[in-house]
Amino acid sequence: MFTRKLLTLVLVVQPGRVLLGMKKRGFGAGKWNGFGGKVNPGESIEQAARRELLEESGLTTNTLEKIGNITFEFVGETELMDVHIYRADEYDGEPTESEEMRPQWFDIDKIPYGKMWADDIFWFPLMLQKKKFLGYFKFHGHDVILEQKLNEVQQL
Ligand code: 6U4
Ligand code: NA
Ligand code: NA
Repeated sequence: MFTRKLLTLVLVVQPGRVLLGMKKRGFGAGKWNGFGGKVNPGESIEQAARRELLEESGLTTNTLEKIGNITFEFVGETELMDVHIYRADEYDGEPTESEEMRPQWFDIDKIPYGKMWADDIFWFPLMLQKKKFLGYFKFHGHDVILEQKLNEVQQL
């Protein structure tokens, strides 16, 4: 049977550009991604999103908007990843490299999809247009998508 693990992912967006971090270690190392991680016991999902954003990028935000929820399945694993995705349009602080992530701004027309998780190219355009979405992606290894569902929704 499947169990689920709660994770967060935050995209900091400014007019014309998005902040991504190069994951330096652990799950997804070598890929550019938003900032996030596991939800700790006793913590709300949004609290976890803020904590991981601060730990990994040095930034805080007042405007965290729920934008998507994607379930990831990895063939051979019984634990599904339930990733709650947020968009932040304002932030405080300066992007700062951490042990886990190296932040860098990317122009919206130069997002490095080739060096990101393979699902990102499908839902980033929705996220950038502030459209909300629900998704499911089944991976073989970390690079091949075997099945996918992605639907825009009015509310999460
Ligand atoms: P520890 O071990 O505590 O440092 P933690 O930082 O809590 O780990 P981590 O880095 O393993 O968690 O979290 C994984 C991050 O990768 C989360 O933000 C979710 C994100 N993620 C996982 N699969 C993804 C995928 N297919 N596409 C994507 N982000 C994904 O865009
Ligand atoms: Na993390
Ligand atoms: Na963590």
